[in-house]
Amino acid sequence: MKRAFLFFLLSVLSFQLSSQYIERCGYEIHKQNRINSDSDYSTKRSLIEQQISNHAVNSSVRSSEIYRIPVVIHVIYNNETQNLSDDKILEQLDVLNNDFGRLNEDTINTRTEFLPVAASTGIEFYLAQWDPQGNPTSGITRTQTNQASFFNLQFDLNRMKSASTGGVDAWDVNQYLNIWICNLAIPIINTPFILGFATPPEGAPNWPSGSAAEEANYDGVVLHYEVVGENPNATGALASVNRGRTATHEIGHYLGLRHIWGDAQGQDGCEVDDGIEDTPNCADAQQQTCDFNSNSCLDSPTDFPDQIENYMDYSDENCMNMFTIQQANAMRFVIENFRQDLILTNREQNNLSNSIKLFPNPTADILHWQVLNSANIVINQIQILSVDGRIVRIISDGSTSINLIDLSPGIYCIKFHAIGFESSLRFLKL
Ligand SMILES: [Ca+2]
Ligand SMILES: [Ca+2]
Ligand SMILES: [Zn+2]
Repeated sequence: MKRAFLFFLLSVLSFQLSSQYIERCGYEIHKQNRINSDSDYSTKRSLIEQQISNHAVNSSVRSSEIYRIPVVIHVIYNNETQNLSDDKILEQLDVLNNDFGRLNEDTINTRTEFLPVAASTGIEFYLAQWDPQGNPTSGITRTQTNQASFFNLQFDLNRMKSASTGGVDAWDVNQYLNIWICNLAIPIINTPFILGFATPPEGAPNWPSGSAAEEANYDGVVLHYEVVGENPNATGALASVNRGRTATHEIGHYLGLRHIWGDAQGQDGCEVDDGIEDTPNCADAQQQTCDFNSNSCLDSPTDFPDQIENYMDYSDENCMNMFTIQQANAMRFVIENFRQDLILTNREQNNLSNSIKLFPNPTADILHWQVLNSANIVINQIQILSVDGRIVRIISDGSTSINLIDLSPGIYCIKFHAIGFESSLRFLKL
């Protein structure tokens, strides 16, 4: 088994040495480790993929709530070039929010046949404003390391995640998306051995057991420093990965998505899919190209070309521009079921409750509300719920005076929704 893995590594390395090939994502290395140690790997995958696929299909009506994920960026540098600027990191956050929100300028390049399934995910990312101790933070940590590169022949993918091995310890992985940025270059040839990698959530139904982080504190995303943000001047192998979309792809994995070709290995690629209905089946990864003629599997009843626009392929980043509706549903399913603390323990959301004033309270008829000290908040929907959780009123017209004359006396919950957050208050109707 060890020999098979060694052969795999050598083939990856020789491929890198012999061409412009670049290993896009550490998934292959991780998966090969799994296959070597678990003979049931393929069977397990096909059984559990069904569950998430069922969920994605059945979730056509999904909550419209925006899920905002607090991010901490750990910049680990050995020299100043690797010590990326705050601006570079903000640029990466913009790329993520554009791609996940389908606000990217290149949506115009999505082919007509895929427009009906191209989706905003309703997921946003922001730099954490509070550290785990509750102190204000920029959401960026900077650590100088004595490690020239975190590439190593043992392919230990976690050394940047621990202070004891030249990296930096995670912030509470349940409350923050940790992104470590460091050098992953192979010495001498000076090409990254992978551009990035991510850990899927523990227990996600479409991943085999053992796919998640080996230790809880290793959960998160790692990026090679040269693929962070927009890099229009990148050359050689990095020219096809110059749009900051390694992060988009890896966070897709972190939120449970598989590669659109389903990671077939030693099988007919068309017999293995990603568990997502609206990504057409395809046999293998694109190789950093933009081949719009690629059509590797016959679909029925309608045959589609390979969806090379999808962020979960290995296409040239310049022709990636979409997630699908069911990928969005699958990621939201993962947030709701496996990573719920990312959104539930959001301190900024809790603080917002103090930003809205209700008056008079109690009231017999008119209830007024007012946003206090946060001029940028635009409330786009208000819901009034009974104490047993039934929605009794929805107000979407921005009115700041609500007539409650027809409500039965009692205690009610009033929820204010704005882009990126919601806040709940209570009032008493007399
Ligand atoms: Ca599919
Ligand atoms: Ca096809
Ligand atoms: Zn990947």
